[in-house]
Amino acid sequence: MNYKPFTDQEVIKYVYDNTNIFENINLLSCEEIGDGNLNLVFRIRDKKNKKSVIVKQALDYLRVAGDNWPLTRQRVKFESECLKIENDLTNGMCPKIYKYDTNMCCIVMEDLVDYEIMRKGLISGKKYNHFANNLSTFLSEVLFKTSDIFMNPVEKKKLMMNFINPELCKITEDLVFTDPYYDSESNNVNPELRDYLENYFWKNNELITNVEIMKEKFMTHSQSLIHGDLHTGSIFINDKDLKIFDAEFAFYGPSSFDIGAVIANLLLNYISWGGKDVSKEFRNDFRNYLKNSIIELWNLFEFKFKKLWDEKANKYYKSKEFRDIYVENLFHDSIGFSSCKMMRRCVGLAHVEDIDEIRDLKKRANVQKLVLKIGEFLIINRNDIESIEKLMSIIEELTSK
Ligand code: SR1
Ligand code: MG
Repeated sequence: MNYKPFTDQEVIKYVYDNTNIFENINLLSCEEIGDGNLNLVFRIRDKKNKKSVIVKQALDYLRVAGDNWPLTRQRVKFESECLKIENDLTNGMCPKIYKYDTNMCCIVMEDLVDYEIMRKGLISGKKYNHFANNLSTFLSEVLFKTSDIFMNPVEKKKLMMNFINPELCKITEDLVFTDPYYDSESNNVNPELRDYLENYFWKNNELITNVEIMKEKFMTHSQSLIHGDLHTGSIFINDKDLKIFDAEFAFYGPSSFDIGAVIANLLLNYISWGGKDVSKEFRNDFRNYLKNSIIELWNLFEFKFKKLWDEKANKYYKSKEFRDIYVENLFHDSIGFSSCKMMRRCVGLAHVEDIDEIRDLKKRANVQKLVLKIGEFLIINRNDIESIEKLMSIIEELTSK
């Protein structure tokens, strides 16, 4: 079969013919469950025994922007290879890949039926107490074990060659680091925010200079194999554990980009409660949970990463002083990337539901303005924030005004 986007019937037949997962094609049903940004995502289910799989197929354009934004469909290769590596390094913290097809540009993978998307859970006020422990394991294992500190330098460069992902990186360079900082056609601007953008935000040279510093780091610092889009919509979670998915943006980039992305999305949720109709007690309690999760996430990450370094660094890296400088740089850069990832979600093309579910545009603009002010403060002052506790006390202070 030559590549074409699957219909429901075609994807059922494809899975039946190309895997050994299902026994009777007549019992299979299919629904398309993609979030609409980039790909087709199908759930194929056996009605009788409830067995199911996910098929993710790349389209050759950016779905959210329509067919006038062409995009390589080979991106599923990056996703499937990255998930396999991350699974190996973390003892199964990603969905299992059953099949990857270069011709149909699709991946058949495990359906995580007992999990929910973390963003949805957080929006409904759900707490996950294991989150910081599990995610810090994922981040420290993957970011350390794909870096030059652990890998043989020749092997690392060979692996890097498999993860040159120019088109997906270009999306991030545009949508995270460039377009939100001028009146770009691609932006998705709340009319109630426009005045602030035109008269302040887009004219703020100090802010834009700092964003460009982070953009250049994103484009040049080939530190580790990073997920590249690690927001709370890329995390499946339940009360016991979590799984990371949606790794099509994977490439060799700055480790702090993944750490910053997670923190950004927790902070967006934190700030969003200011625009919602909930009691003060609930808001304070949930923000407290998020604050503690962010503090614990960084502290556990730092502890585990340094432990890996002490036990497993290769012969080329022996200095304890350099270890501490490396981790300190990760911390400050994580704050820098975090602020870029927060600001893009209020001005750029792709927003987050945490904030956009605030229907009243004036209320939403107030929340967005606060995100932009916090983002501006953090990116400008990132190198002077000495600890994660200090970061969270700044956030508490800026959101309590
Ligand atoms: C048009 S794609 C928009 C965004 O969705 C993905 O999750 C990435 O964050 C990308 O920037
Ligand atoms: Mg995605």
